[in-house]
Amino acid sequence: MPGLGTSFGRGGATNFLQDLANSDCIVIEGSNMAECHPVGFQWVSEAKARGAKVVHIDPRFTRTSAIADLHVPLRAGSDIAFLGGLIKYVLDNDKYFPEYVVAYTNAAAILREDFRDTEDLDGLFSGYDPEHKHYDESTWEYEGDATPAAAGQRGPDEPGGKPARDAREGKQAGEHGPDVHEAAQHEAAGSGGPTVRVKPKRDETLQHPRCVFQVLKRHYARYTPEMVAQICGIDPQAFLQVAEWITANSGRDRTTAFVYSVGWTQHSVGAQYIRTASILQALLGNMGRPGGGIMALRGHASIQGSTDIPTLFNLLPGYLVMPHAQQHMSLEEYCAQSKNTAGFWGNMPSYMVSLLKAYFGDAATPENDFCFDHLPRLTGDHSSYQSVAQMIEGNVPGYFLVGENPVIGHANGRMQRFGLANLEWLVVRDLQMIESATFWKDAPEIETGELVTDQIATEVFFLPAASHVEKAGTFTQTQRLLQWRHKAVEPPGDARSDLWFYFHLGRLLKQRLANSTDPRDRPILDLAWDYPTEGETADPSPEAVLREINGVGPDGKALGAYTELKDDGSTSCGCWIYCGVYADEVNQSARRKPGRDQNAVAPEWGWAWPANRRILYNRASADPDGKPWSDRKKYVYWDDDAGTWTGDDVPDFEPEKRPDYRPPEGATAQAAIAGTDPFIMQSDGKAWLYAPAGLADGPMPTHYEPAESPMSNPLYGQQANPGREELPAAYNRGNPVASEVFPYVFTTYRLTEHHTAGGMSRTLPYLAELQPEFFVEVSPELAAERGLENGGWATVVTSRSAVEAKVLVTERIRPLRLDGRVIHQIGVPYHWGGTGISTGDSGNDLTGVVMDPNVHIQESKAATCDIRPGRRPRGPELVGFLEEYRRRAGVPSGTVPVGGRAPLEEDS
Ligand SMILES: Nc1nc2c(c(=O)[nH]1)N[C@H]1C(S)=C(S)[C@@H](COP(=O)(O)OP(=O)(O)OC[C@H]3O[C@@H](n4cnc5c(=O)[nH]c(N)nc54)[C@H](O)[C@@H]3O)O[C@H]1N2
Ligand SMILES: Nc1nc2c(c(=O)[nH]1)N[C@H]1C(S)=C(S)[C@@H](COP(=O)(O)OP(=O)(O)OC[C@H]3O[C@@H](n4cnc5c(=O)[nH]c(N)nc54)[C@H](O)[C@@H]3O)O[C@H]1N2
Ligand SMILES: [Mo]
Repeated sequence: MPGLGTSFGRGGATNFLQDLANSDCIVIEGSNMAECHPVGFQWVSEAKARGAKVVHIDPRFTRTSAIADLHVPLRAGSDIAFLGGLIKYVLDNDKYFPEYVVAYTNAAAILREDFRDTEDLDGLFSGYDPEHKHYDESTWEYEGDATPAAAGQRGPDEPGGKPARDAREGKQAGEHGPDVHEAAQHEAAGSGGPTVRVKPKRDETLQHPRCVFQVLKRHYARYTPEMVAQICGIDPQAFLQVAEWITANSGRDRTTAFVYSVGWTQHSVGAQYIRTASILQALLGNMGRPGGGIMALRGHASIQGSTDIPTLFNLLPGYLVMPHAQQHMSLEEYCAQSKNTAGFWGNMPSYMVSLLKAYFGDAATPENDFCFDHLPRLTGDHSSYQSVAQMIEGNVPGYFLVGENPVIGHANGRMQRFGLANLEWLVVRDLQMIESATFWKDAPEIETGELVTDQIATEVFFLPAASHVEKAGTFTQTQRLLQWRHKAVEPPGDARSDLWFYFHLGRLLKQRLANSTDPRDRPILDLAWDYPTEGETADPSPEAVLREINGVGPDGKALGAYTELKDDGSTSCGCWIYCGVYADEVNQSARRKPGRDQNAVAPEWGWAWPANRRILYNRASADPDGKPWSDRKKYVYWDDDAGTWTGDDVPDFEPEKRPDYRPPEGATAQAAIAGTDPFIMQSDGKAWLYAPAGLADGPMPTHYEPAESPMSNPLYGQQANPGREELPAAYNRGNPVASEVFPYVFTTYRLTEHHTAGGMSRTLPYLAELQPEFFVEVSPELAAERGLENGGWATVVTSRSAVEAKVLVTERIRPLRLDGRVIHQIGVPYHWGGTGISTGDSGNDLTGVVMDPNVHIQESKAATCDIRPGRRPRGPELVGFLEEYRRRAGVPSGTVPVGGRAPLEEDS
């Protein structure tokens, strides 16, 4: 989550769910929290019972809206305009928290003279390279003296960083997407913000025309309530109501919280949505304080865990960047990133060496760089959608799908199926025989003739997986909390845990290669792979794995904290941010002390990273002198008599660093962070209102239209995010802007009764019965305009495909009036597919792949379509029907050769 990472230094939710009860105002925007996070929502209800205002900002009226004090229906894809308007309101009306802003944010930092804003360049920042569609960030930096950290920039943007630049410019053969630069960089701020190489000049009066505060004012000057209304399609009074509530409920004595989830992330400017909320919350002084913060609601049970110990191609555990082919030839070069860096990221070599010791054990020695050369190197963007495009071209032989059903769950289902049909082999481990395992016989493209079963060469291995109740282990949930699950029942038949699978796969590989002298087999042979196993099925012990993740010291005992890690090979640790979860040889994640037996923070329930802190940056809950901002919002503060920080939570600060500590000249790592700097993972210790580094698409969020939009951008000539990633190909056509053929906006979402791609809910009679059919939500006005009948059939069409669904006519979706015209939105749940008890067309056959350049997430929350009454054409007729639509809309042909092997095309 680089939106949060670049703003505050860590990519996780900043507060904990129970703390929402302490909020005086809660803004839920980009999330249907009551339906998708119902357990956490009890704390919103609790806050409301205590008198808090609750606002829900969402294109649709949902069960969350029903409980809110105010629901603001806005146009999908317009949140930056809305939030930018709030920033302007706060700045214009002096509603920010002045002491907090001056001391704890980078408002006072002065920018370089050659920086140009989107207001100057009609929607572009300075440094844009139109040919490669990316930014050179150098003009975004602060004005000031270069720090020695210039030699150790955490990323490829070095002055004289020749290798990186070569890699960026020379795209790999067959690679049409973003280059190594973007691929390697922008997710890396999960724990530790990007490094700035300049110590900024500051103007604490905030008057200097080039200080961040003034730059921000100018940047949002045109985001007036009227402009917001025109872009978002909302009532200006509703906007002003939200502005009044959040400002009245922020300051010394009160706090406001923001809550979002995938309604914000699945956009071509997704990271910047989160940045906008970050700026607002920093200006209002709501970060690091009880009842404040930004609650990033994460999805699946362990989605937070799967970025901490990542399933992402460009990260290693604990947000260490994956080494880069040209840049990181040696461990020394890799570690140079952190040299002379301020903040805890300055200790990165200890985290990396300890990780290598966990991976390679005794084989990792100082002489061989701790086996650093065994790690794979990044050569380009190997993210999910790029990989599928490569599969279609026949460049990827094999694929593992472990707990993922991409032909339904990922954007552009037809593209996904073409990808799977062009592999040599595919392993699917799942609880159910999902569509991604059976595509070769029942894909919709078999009916259209685009795929032919006999010609699909993919060999599919389906392996039954044990479910979460059939195995033990931890989940890391939305508030960074690791909670241990005990096994409830044995898995049935041949079903095994994923841990079992990977352990035995590795064991067998090691066995097969035992006599190999081929250097390329060394990494596998050198792996430390000695987990104790249990029971008849020889299941590896999940406690042993957790203990390895926690790390051990030279005495072989479990470490207590990441501050104990060393870069000399004497410690090992599988994920430095998780260090402490096995402190004192106790599985801390299994703690279950009831809330009533401890303080309100309940630190003895489970274990949260980092260091069991529940509110991040909590030093900011005290003023610069270390005193609580107010009695009502007292949390962590300096106890001068004891000479330590104290409070209900673990201080997110060095416990004995005095508020009046000032770093001596030349200090590095945490010693360079002053006693007044709460954002200890940032290289300047501040919350970033302006991000001088770390984001691919700009230092400040700017309203761009979604890639598919019914209108042109009212603010700038630049229509959509100039840095967005596209995959131009016949199977991934986009609808033109303001197209009369595709006049409606649609958004995709979840239903309480189903789960994601449906493998776990369409297969269950109880759930399938509650929501038995694929449907779409339309307003009565749109139903009248298009002749749609409640309960009847409709066909929804995009340049990718057409799907049929039952029509639900409802006032929950309102037509939006903006700039003298009416825009209709359509709601499309994405849970259906061809197998299971309840079947139907898949919403993701409609969505295309256009991505945010920071995180490669698809824009599945805002796109355009047509809708018409009746069922869709079947078989080959569907292909002709779509081709005719594309022809009318002026879109190039979308037909593909039988088998789906269409190449990527050069960017137009
Ligand atoms: N019952 C149930 N619970 C779930 C899941 C499930 O499938 N079923 N899935 C889990 C997972 S994996 C996740 S990631 C979470 C997701 O949790 P949510 O993000 O809450 O889920 P969604 O329904 O996808 O989308 C949230 C809301 O965003 C709105 N929205 C769409 N576009 C925009 C926009 O541009 N701006 C704004 N402000 N709002 C917009 C939609 O109308 C929708 O109400 O839920 C988790 N919980
Ligand atoms: N249009 C649109 N598309 C979306 C979204 C959206 O809002 N709109 N949301 C996106 C989001 S946030 C998400 S998270 C994805 C989800 O998309 P997917 O991850 O593709 O979908 P799921 O159905 O959650 O797939 C999980 C599979 O894992 C299996 N499973 C469960 N437990 C285990 C286990 O322990 N081991 C193994 N091996 N398998 C297991 C389940 O049976 C299920 O089939 O969809 C994304 N796609
Ligand atoms: Mo998700």
